[in-house]
Amino acid sequence: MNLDKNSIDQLADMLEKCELEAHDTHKITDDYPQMDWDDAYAIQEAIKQRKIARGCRIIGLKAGLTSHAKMQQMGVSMPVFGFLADYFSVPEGGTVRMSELIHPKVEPEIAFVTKSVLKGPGCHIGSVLAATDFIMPAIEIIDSRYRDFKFDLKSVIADNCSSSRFVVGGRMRPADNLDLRTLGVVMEINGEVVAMGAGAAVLGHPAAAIAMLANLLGERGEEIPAGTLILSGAITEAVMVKAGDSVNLRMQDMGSVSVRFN
Ligand code: 0L1
Ligand code: MG
Repeated sequence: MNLDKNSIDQLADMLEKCELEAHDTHKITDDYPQMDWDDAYAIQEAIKQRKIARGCRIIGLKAGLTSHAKMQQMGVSMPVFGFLADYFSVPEGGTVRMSELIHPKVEPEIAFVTKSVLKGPGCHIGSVLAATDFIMPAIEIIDSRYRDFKFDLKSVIADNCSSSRFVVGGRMRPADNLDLRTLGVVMEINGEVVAMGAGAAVLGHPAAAIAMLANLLGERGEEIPAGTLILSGAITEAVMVKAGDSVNLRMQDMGSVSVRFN
């Protein structure tokens, strides 16, 4: 690590204020070019601990930048991982207040819920499917705290991978009798199709993103507990939304999930 605890705490404080007060900033590596990967995850962890100290529950995890479409869109080359706090969860069919966010975008994702512990190293698609209780359709609402979504990988990790809200719904399905690679998704805004794709867009198989996450946590001696909700990453590019928009995601054999913005 290259940053001292004081700098990590200050950056966590600044980024979390941006999130909570809905204002943007420039990417933090502009001021701290020496930041390394451990520093980036340490800042994210400090943000998580601040939320826990205020009484928030951490209810899940997410993988981000898992599809070639997203990596290309953002000009980066590897996935990133973050956490989900309780207040990120929006009820199915619910409303997201634009005034609480900076410049939200929506992403179609497959959510996994685990039934047993997943611990790396050595996790693979098979171990993830064996540990999965069920999957369901999810819309992730991302909201980078960086101006115009301009960042590098370390800055985005520190910013909890742009996490802000998510909604899950539709039909829960066991993962073992579905081919997640060919599972089709269609996302509409105000009734118009804005994105479509299939599960294989996420690292060839969405469970591969969960395996990578378990292996990364394993390197730090951490595990994914049973009962964890995990967003496995966007199947398509993220799409910008505005007040008044209504977003609907249809997922093959799993019904649909929707959310509105006001
Ligand atoms: O969930 C995601 O793929 C977001 C990762 C962070 C990058 C971004 O804001 O698009
Ligand atoms: Mg995402």
